[in-house]
Amino acid sequence: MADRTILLGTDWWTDCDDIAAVRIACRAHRKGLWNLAGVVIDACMEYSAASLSAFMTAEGCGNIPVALDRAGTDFTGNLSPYQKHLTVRWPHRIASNDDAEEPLPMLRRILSAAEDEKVEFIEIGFPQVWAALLRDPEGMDLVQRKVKKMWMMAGRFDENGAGIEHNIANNARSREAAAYLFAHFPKPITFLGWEIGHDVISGGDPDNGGDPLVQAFRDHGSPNGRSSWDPMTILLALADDPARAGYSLRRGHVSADPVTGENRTISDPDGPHAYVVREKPVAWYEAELARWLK
Ligand SMILES: [Ca+2]
Repeated sequence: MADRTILLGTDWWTDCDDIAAVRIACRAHRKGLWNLAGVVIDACMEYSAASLSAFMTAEGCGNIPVALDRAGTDFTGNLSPYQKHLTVRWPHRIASNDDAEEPLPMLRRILSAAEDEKVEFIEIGFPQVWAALLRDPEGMDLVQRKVKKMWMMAGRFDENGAGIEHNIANNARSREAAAYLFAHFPKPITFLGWEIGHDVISGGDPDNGGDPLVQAFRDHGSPNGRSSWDPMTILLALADDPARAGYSLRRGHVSADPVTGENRTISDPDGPHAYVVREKPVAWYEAELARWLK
């Protein structure tokens, strides 16, 4: 059994780079590099749970628990048909959103069963479920004991560690949750910001129409690939060594403004937070991603 236990949060929703991220997370699980113990969907549309189940089944990970924040219907974005098409073409254990678990009971159960300091959170969507876990006394106790660190695709850091980015700033709930999470999460957080992934393009083999990832990217209107924020966050977490993943770190204290959603960073070499800075050319990251996605 792998020594690392991963809980992944995703806004499995309008964008398609979450699909590339889930593929890498599942393939790393199947290689025994980590134990993907559960996935939380933090933005809810009609086919969210069923389409994630269909994709994870196609990746050989259909039995991994999936939870859904049923209240996560209030984010803004452009609808894409990829979710419904996944459920039409691929079998899925979870038939509908009603069959997905509630996030907090699932997280408490998996954390309770885990060894101390072995669990890592990865978030590639909105942060409200993690903030709710910290506001829950049992949840906070479990995070203190069981969790080692968190990896997040969130924020923008190219203006001296400050900026405004979708996963934090989308609406009042994401802004308030990010502010609470950054202020109260009791373990280190490593951020991958908007500026890291926007010009790094990844996807499947565009000629492989039988691949559910390729179909979903086509449905999204990205047949030749998409910005790589989410799959780069998975590869950063998987390497567990920023230098090996092609980055240097800037340490400090990251905060989010609960009203505007702006993130800011106060530099501190001993701070609990860090954001990554690219140290390789774009083509280097694209080659790493292609190795996992094709
Ligand atoms: Ca995402």
